[in-house]
Parts: sequence; C-alpha cells; structure tokens
Amino acid sequence: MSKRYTITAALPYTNGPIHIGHLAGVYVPADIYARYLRNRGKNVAFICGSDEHGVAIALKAKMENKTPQEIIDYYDKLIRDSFNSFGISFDNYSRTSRKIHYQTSQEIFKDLNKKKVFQEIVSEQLYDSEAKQFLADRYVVGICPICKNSEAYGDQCESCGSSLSATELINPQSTLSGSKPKMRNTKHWYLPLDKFENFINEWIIKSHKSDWKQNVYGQVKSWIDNGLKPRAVTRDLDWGIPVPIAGAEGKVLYVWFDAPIGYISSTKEWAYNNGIDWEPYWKDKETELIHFIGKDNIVFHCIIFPIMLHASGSYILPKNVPANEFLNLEGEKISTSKNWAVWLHDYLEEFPNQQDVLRYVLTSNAPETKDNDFTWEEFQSRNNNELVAIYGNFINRVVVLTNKYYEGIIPEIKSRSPEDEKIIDQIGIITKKIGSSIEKYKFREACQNLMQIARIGNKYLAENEPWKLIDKNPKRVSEIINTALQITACLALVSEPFLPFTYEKLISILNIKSLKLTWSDAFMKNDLIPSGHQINEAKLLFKKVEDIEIENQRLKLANNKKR
Ligand code: B3M
Ligand code: ZN
Repeated sequence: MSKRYTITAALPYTNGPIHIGHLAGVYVPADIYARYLRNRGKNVAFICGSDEHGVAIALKAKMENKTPQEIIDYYDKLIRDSFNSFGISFDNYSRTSRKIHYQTSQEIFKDLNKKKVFQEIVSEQLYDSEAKQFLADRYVVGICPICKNSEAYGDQCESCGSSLSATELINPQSTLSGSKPKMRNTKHWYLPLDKFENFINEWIIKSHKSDWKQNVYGQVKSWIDNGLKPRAVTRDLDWGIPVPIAGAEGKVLYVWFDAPIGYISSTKEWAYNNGIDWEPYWKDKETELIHFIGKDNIVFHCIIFPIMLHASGSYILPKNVPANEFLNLEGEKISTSKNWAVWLHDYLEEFPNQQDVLRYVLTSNAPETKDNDFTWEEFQSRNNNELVAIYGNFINRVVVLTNKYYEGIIPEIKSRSPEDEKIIDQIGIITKKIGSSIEKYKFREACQNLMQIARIGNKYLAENEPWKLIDKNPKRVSEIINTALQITACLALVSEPFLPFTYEKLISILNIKSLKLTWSDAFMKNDLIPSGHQINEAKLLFKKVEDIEIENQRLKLANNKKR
C-alpha cells in the first residue's frame, strides 16, 4: 500500500441541492474508501468543494433573478449541510470562489501558457445579438451531431456523453433569448488534446486495461479511437475566473479548466490550515491520487485534467478513476428540472436520523457496473429484512442476553470450542474480504459481506439457542455469549466506513472506545473484548419502515412531477 492517498470526490455545482444519485455514484463510495483507509492507519486527504463557476450557475441566477453570488452562497450551504448530515468525512470542503482557488487556477494557466502548451485561435463563434454575448456551454442547445439528441449543450451531449463545441451543434438556439445565434469572431486559448494522444495511449490504453473499471476504460478508448481535438479553455463570459494574461481582457477560464484545479486548491487550503505541506499530496510518486466521479465526468478526469497535469510537469496522475454509472429512480432518469429526485435535505426531514439506512441501501444497490434503479420498495425491504431483521436483531439479542444473564459483564471462558473457533475464523476471513473488495472499489460486494457477518452471527445464536441452555448448561451459554460478543465487536469495527452513525452507537453500547480497536483487530486473531468488560444497555439501531411511509414517498414523487 502507498504512503499517502489523495482522494477526491467530484465538486458539485452549486446550482441545486444534492440527491440520492450523487450520493450513490460519488460521495458514499468515496467516503467508504476514505474511511476504510483511515481505519487501516493510512495518511489520507479526502478532498472536495463547491464548483461555483460555469454557465449552469449563471443561468440559474438569471432564471431566479438573483446574482450568481447569491445562488452559490445558498447552495454551497445547503450542499455542505447535506454532506455533513450524511457523515461524508471530507478532510476539506472548499469553494472555487475562494481566493486560493483563483490564485491556483491562474498560476496553472500562466504556467501552461509560458510553456507554450496552448494554441491561440481566432474563430467564428455563436453570438446572441439580443443578449449581447457569446454562446457557449449551456447557453446554447441544439441537435447532437453524434446521436441526434435534440437537447445537447454547447459543451456536452448528456445523452451520448460526447463532448462538443458549440459550433458543432445542429440548429443551435440561445437558451438566453431563444434566438438563432449569429457568427462572430473571437480569440480563445485551446488545449491541443490531439498532441497528447500518445501520452493518454501509453498511460491508460496500454497500461490500465485490467486495473481500471471497464466502463471507464471503454469510454477513454473510444475517445482515443475517435481522435482528440483541441479544446478551448477560455470563454467570453462575465462569470468565472479572469484569464490572467494580457490580451485576454473580459475573458474567463472555462469551468472545466478551473474546477478540477479545485481539488488542488482545496488540498492547499487544508494543508495551510493544518500546518502541513500540500505538495506531496499532488507531487510525490508515492501518493495515490484517486478521483471518485460519475460517468458523465470521465473525459474531464481521464483525459483533459491529466493532460493539464502532465503538461505542467510536476504533478502525479490519478492511480484510478472508479467512475460509476447512473442511478435511476423508480424506473426513470433522475432529473433536477423535472423534480424527479429524492433530495437529501428532504429525506432527512422524513427519515430523521436514518442516514445509515440510505447509505446502506445506496451501497447495496450502487450503479457500479451498469445503471441501476432505486425504488422505495427496495429501500423498505433492505431496511426491514436486512438492517432490522438481521443486523439489528443480532446485536440486540447479544446485548440483551449479556445484560440479562451477566449484568452486562462479558463472561469468562476457559477455552473456545472447535465449533466456535471455526465461526471466529470464518468472520476473520470475511473481514479480510471486505477490505480487499473496498480496495478494488467493489463496494456492493463489500457491503454484502458486511451483512454476511451479521447473518452468521444470527444463525449462530439461532442454532445454539443459549436461552434454552441457561439452566442446564451455564458453561456452554457463557461460551456462546462470549463468542457472539466477539462477533458483535467485529461487526462494529467493519461497519465504520459503511454505517458511521451505527458504528458510533455500537461503540457506545459495547463501551469499547477505550479499547482502541482497529480494523486489523477485526481479523479476529485475538479476542476483541476481554472477559470482565462491562457493556451498556441495548439501544434501538434500526426501525421498521411501514408500508404507509413508502406509499407517501411514492405519492410525493408523483405530485412533484405534476407541478
Ligand atoms: N461540477 C460536474 C457535475 O457536477 C462538475 C464536476 C466537477 S469535478 C472537478 O457533474
Ligand atoms: Zn449525443
């Protein structure tokens, strides 16, 4: 394993709240990964922040008759609060509107310019003479030249994932005035991606076929197969970071130029605040850089940003980019504009203190290899049949019996029976598997094995029936309860990355904070809780979700859609 890890999660645009698709695709897997590595004693910087530039934000401001600043301040707070409440354990969550980010982005632009990486090209671009501005990115829609989707944007078609230039759109139309754009000359700075094809070929196509996810590798390959083109990294807009060179007055950096640099500036901010050096996190070969993103961001993280880093010279490249596919909702694509989504701040109001349930359901059904569907029915059944009936039930039985038979004190045993030894070994093996699944970004698999520990524990109790033996064979009962308690402690430890709130509760029920157990202890080489240790009373971990609650959620979705 590496010396240090820089883990990034896509910077959300501050033009709307966060929904379950974001959580499932990016933030929960990234958080599990970061928490796991910390559990293994690794040096981790888990980095994110708000993405506050770009046309998406300027447009939203226009639509709501507000300033972009008002929009980003509002959503930055909402998003920040959602991440906090769901236990997403960023080491730093910054904003691309901060000074440190302006400086860092402008420095990188100037450096690349000095190195003569850019091409300056004057060309005809789409211009809206009513709105008196050039049209790029989301200011223009039209037909995608590749897949013929009629709602493609000036920089990307969300339907086929192609990255586009505004001038490639068929029948372009201004989203500002609805008018048909005219052509007008303007100068821009282009990153000549085509000149770096070889670099991407050597670095990804030839060497990451087996260790990168197929969906990610496949997308990059098809980009390369189709041939890369120079791409403008400046814009004629009034919202963004000014291009810091003479002759570029009034122009700003393209949002996808500055946004990924946000990872670097957020790392700097964190390092300054903690009195450490940021550079090893981005420049030392012994650092693993991992980007967690959704599939629509693959090209930016696997081609464009790496080319910027490579051309700068001193930066490391990502070790992996485990992008996920999309999560649908009740069979339909999640859509902010159609209000077809489950918003995190709404969920919290309706299912207070049940963050772990959503984390669990989204991980069990994560869109890791293909698009997946979230349904309220599945939410209910995973909660009721797995978290309540298996996990919660197991812990509850062990804790209640320990309190009932031994006043909460772990019973002493002389030795463990071979049958009990076997169970303990089995649990140790599963713990190892959970770790290696996480290291391979297979969070669904890891989550299944987490539940498997509870399942084995439950089965162990059901088969051994200590409640029937307590009068006849108290010695056997103490063996059973002691063994079950070891499993309970192990389950607590490996739950931390997945169910951080439940973990805290378990640590307090089992009263094991002072034991300072780590993930390696969960391999079960030794007893986790010593006999004589006092535990606390049982507490409710999960509660049943009733049919009516699910019905209400479905109705709510249907009503939102009608509006
Ligand atoms: N804000 C796009 C998105 O939210 C963008 C990600 C930036 S990561 C550097 O899908
Ligand atoms: Zn398309």
